[in-house]
Amino acid sequence: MSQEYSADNIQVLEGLEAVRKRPGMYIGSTAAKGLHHLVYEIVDNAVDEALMEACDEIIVTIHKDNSISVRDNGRGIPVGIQAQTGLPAVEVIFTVLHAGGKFGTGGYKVSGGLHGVGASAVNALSEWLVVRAYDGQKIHEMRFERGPKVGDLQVVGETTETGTFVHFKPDAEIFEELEYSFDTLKQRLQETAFLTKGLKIDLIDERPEPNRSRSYCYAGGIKEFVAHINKNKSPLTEEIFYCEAMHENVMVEVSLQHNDGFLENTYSFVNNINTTDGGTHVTGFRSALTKTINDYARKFKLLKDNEKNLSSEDVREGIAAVISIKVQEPQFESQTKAKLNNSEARTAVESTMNEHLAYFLEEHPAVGKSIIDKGILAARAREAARKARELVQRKSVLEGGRLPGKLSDCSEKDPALCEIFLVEGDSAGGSAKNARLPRTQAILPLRGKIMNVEKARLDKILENKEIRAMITAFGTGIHEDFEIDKLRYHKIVIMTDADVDGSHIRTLLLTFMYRFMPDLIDDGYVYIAQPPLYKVEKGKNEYYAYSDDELKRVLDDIGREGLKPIQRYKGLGEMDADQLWETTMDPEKRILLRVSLDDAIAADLLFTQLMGDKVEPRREFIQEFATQVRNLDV
Ligand code: 28G
Repeated sequence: MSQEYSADNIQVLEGLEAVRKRPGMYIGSTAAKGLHHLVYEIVDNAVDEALMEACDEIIVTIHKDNSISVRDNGRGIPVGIQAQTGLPAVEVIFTVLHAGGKFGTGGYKVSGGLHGVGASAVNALSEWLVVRAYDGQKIHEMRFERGPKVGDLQVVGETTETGTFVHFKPDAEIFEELEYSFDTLKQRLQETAFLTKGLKIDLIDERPEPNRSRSYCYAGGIKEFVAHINKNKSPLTEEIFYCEAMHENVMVEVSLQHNDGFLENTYSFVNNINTTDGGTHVTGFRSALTKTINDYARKFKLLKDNEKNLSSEDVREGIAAVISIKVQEPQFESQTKAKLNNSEARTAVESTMNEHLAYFLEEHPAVGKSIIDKGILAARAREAARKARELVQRKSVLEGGRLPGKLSDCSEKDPALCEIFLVEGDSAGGSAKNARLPRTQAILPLRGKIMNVEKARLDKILENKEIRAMITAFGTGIHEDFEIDKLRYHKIVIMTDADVDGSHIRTLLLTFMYRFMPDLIDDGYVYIAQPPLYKVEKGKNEYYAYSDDELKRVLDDIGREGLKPIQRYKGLGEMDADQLWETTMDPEKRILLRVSLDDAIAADLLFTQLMGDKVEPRREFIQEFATQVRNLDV
């Protein structure tokens, strides 16, 4: 190797045993999340090849045994002997853990998942792993088991192709969960394809008969990403803004389009890592957006002289935007890489946007006008919402911060021990009230329909009684005023009927929380109760079944003779207090699903599809709903 070892590229070399001993430290978790993370680590290496413009196709296959293979058509992972180690480069890449340092010097390692530990960590956590390098002449192969190689690098065939193939089976000794989710991989790979213009990514699932597959390739890159985000919404105009520029070693891409909704959907990425808490690049984006739009409005007299400038919030109402930058040495505020700190990123995005957006607006005056008209309405609504919020606050001061009348509160004061059940309907609310543990369980019955927050601005939403009752009961405030520390219950349990109406109400509640109190979901405070679907009685014994499969199992277990008629519960209201307690509320026996929506983009699409104006997508959705709900994991 011609490269020198400088202070810059000092790498902490650790043995792979360290990874097996504490897998969580390296891949975050050994649950489903960590399992999927293995795929992203390998795919990221292939994406790096694509970013070097050395590769334009990646094929990911889920095999019948839940092993994963990834194939790229890049230059092929090097197999030559490394001077430093005397070992083939491919062996070093798969057996030496490069923790906490940069991976080599020269070109920068661009993509990287949350933990960015690379191929060696995947190898350490795999029961077996096979890597093949195609160098245009020969196929070289190397095999590993739980880290160490088994046998040496060998030639296993001839080829005219170049590229790399990696096949691995996650180790059952490490992972609690071994089954790959097609939907999870699909979403992430689609996102990766959006972020890498022109790269084709195929996903093949060989488990079902017939196999299923998806293929993603976007010539327009993040411009098509924005179109995708707005797919089920109504864009203000057809044109989508897109710009791309290199600014002092920072590669900047930004795309945006407004829709007629009220929510902001801005997604930001640094070196393909989703920065969910934003950072300097997002700050640069916001100031450029506000400045450019106000400048344009003044220049073309779309704002009157006596009117104030539009605020940053006003110009972001209903925006769908993607910011993707590549920097040499990203600095993140925290371990989780959620927030970018590099100051040069702000300047790069800001000046690139200032220039290109101003130009775009002059080219497309209709877009400029529609954004400004919308911004003016947003400013008015914001003023109205402020008044409404003040009114709600003043009221609660007048009422001495009184809790909603319908709430049966618990007596315990420590939020960590408290639960609140949001119960559909008064009759179920009554049973729940009789059934509960009054010390730790509070009941809030919700009457009638909850307002659909996708279709209204904050001022209207705050007029809704059911929503106001929830806000007061939770104690947190809402939106910008939200304070998680004031939460009065650490379990918010949605308890609705197991029918279409129940699932509609559940979705309305989740949409409300997701849009206005997202930390509740992020921090894992929201749960869904699981009432049983059936009761089977034989003699003095009672059995509850929570699904059709479980009913079958119960019947097979206990036999079908001497059964009383099987009771199918249509709603919570059909259960008496004792039954409701025993099956759904008793902390010792109940099943609760914790709501987790860690893919914000998928969640956003899901909620607009469900709650938006367009009827077609909603129909499609009804079929997908079941799986989505199962994705809300325990
Ligand atoms: C299929 C699954 C995952 C890969 C390559 C190609 C090269 C490479 C990979 O080099 C050593 C360190 C930094 C340059 C590079 C081939 C240059 C010339 C490569 C993959 C040398 C690693 N020829 N393709 N690694 N680098 N695909 N796919 O892992 O300085 S890894």
